[in-house]
Amino acid sequence: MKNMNIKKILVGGAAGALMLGALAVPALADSLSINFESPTYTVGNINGQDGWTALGSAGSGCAVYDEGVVANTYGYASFGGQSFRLSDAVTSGCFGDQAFAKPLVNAVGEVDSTAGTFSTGTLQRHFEMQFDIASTVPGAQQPGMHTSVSPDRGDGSRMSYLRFEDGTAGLDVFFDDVQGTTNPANFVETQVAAGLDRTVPHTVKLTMDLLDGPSNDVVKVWIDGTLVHTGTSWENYYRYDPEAIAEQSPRIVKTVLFRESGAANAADAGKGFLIDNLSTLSGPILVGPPTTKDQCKNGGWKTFNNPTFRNQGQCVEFVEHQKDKDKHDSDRHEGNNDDGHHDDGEGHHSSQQPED
Ligand SMILES: [Ca+2]
Ligand SMILES: [Ca+2]
Repeated sequence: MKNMNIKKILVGGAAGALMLGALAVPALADSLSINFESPTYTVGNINGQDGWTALGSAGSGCAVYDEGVVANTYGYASFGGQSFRLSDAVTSGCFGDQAFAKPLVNAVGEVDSTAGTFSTGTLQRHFEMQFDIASTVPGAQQPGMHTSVSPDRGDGSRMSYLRFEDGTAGLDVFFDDVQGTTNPANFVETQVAAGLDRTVPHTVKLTMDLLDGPSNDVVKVWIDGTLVHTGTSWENYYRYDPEAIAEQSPRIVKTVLFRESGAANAADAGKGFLIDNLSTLSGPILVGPPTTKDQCKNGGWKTFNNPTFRNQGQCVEFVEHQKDKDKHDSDRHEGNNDDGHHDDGEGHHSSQQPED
């Protein structure tokens, strides 16, 4: 009888999550949650901790970057006792010696993706990364402070790109993708957030669907829960740009690269940005959620994995509940796709990868 009760509670919990529209993790998904807490992580260099590599800051790379696990003395409650900190006090043009998160076992890629020296596991088509970012100096701008964060296989083979800058009005976020099939590659930069409040952490999520064939990958960026941009990956850079001739193919993704390049700002030493509550996921491309009851009928409910349903009735119930919810949220708009603020040309239609 005890087991029966437990089962009931679990079923109730799953149904509850479904009603709230929470994302169900699809079968076969591989995921990691990294909060930099003790005892898994200790304060100091992150190289070698829990599968991370950061050869430069460990002293065996191009430069000794200013990064590592720090005690949370910054007052961000959601960051717990420890976070990962990095600054642009030291930068370089190198890749493989910068900070790479603990990798997923099952990489994400398409039929043409190459793994280099890395293991692929069970190749998946959908990647997600999410993390919180905050300033170590919430009360003031750190002029010039910047870092880039990229889905990567582990050696600087970036398949997408976000850059965070400490701007005059708060944190600015930029996204770069490769559009078209030109040679050299057409890197296009889009500002996806401007002037984010420097006194609170911000949650950043990026998803990638890597579809077989060129010019079709789908990359989406969310800031604080709002979808701010939909673009594509860097697959066509690796497919068509002679700079990638040694390995002319898109790359698998299984980790996150935190990189400091471009102009160094010595004043940011010991400061910069904090990263926390990092999660990564690889799995099947998400199907759903259903938006009409008809999509649930004639076995349609079985085709969804975001979320999954046990039967048609549960699928229909979900659609009805979502409609009520959408009515409630109808004031909210889609987000800021404006790239008009960033007009200095840096990264726009560049033939090279972004410098910082
Ligand atoms: Ca933490
Ligand atoms: Ca593709």
